[in-house]
Amino acid sequence: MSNEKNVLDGLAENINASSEIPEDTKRQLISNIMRAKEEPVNILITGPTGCGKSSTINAMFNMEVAKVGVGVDPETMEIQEYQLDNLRIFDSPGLGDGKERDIAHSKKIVELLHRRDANGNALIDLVLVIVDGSTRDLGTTYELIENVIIPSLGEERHNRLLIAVNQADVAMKGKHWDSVNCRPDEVLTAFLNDKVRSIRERIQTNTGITVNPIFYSAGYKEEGIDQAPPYNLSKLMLYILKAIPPKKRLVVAQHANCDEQMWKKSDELENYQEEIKNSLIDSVCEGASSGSARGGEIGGAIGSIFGSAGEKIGETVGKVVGGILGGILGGIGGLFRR
Ligand SMILES: Nc1nc2c(ncn2[C@@H]2O[C@H](COP(=O)(O)OP(=O)(O)OP(=O)(O)O)[C@@H](O)[C@H]2O)c(=O)[nH]1
Ligand SMILES: [Mg+2]
Repeated sequence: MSNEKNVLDGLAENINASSEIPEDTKRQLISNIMRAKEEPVNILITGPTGCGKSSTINAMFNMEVAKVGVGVDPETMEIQEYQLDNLRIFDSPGLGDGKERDIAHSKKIVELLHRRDANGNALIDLVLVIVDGSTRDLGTTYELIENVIIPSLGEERHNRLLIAVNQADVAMKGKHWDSVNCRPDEVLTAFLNDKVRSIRERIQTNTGITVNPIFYSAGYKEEGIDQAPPYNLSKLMLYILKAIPPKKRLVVAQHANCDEQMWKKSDELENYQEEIKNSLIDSVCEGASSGSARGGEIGGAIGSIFGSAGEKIGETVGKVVGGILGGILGGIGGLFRR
C-alpha cells in the first residue's frame, strides 16, 4: 500500500551507490531524505461543492483517495482526511450549502486552522482554496477566503494561502477550449488571466493579503470514457512545493501521481518540470557542503550551496540527484528523466 519506502529508500540507495558524490556529502543528502520520512505535511483543500476538490486530489496523488461527485448531493459533507504516509490532506466543503451547514463548515475550518502541533506550530502547512472556474458567482468563495480562512491564518497568513481556479476547460462553457491539444485558446487564456487578476485585486483590496492565484483543470473521467487530462497540474504542484519549506517538499512529491499523462499539459510560461526538479534537488541537498567549502550556507542555486570552491562538485551532485529523482518519482519524475 505504502510507496513511501520505495521512493525515499530508493532515492537514498541510489545516492549511496553513486560514485560521483563525495562520501560526506552523501551522508548529508541521505539524512535529508530520511528526515522526509518523519516530517509531517498537512494540507487543507477547500472550496464550494463541485469545484473539483476530489478530482484535484485524485489527479495529483498516487491513489484514488477521494470520491468524485456525480449526483446532485454534495459528496463531502464533513472534513475528510486522506493520509498518504506522513502527507495528510484535509478535504473540506466550502460555503454555499445553506446557512446552517455553512456555519458548521466554517467552524470546522476555523478550528482546524487554529490547531497546533506538539511544537506549537500551526498544524496546517497550507490552505489550497479551489475556485470553480465555470461560475461567475464567487460570492461564497470570497466569503470563505476573506471571513473564514484569512482571519484564522494568524502570523503565517501571507504564505499559507494558495488559490487555484479549476475547470479552466469549461470557464467559457466549453467554448475556446482546444480539446484536441487540451489547452485554452487565446480568448479563453485572456478570460482566465482576467479572472485570476480580479481575484487577486479583490482580496488585496479587502484584506491587504497578496495571493497569486493560478488556473488549471483537474480533468475529468466518465464511466467508460477516457479521462480528459489535466491542464497546468504541474504548475499547481510547483505552486504547492514552492509554498512549503524545502524539507517538506519530498514528502509531497513522493506521492505524485505515477501517470505521466497527468503532468504533461501546461502553459509554457515557465518550464514547470525543470522548476519542480530544482525545488526537489534543493530539498535533497539542503545544507549539504563539500566539506572543504563553506558548510551550512544554503543558497537557492545548487552550485552556491557548496560555496564557490565547491561549485563544480555542487553542479555534479545536482545533476546526479536530479537524474536519480527522475528515475524514482514515477510519472512526475518521468517528465524530467533524461
Ligand atoms: N470539465 C471539468 N470537469 C471537472 C473538472 N474538475 C472536476 N470536474 C467535474 O466536476 C464535478 C465535481 O467534481 P468533484 O471533484 O467531485 O468536486 P468536489 O469539490 O470534490 O465536490 P464535493 O465533494 O461535492 O464538494 C465532477 O463531475 C467532476 O468530474 C475540470 O477541471 N473540468
Ligand atoms: Mg469531493
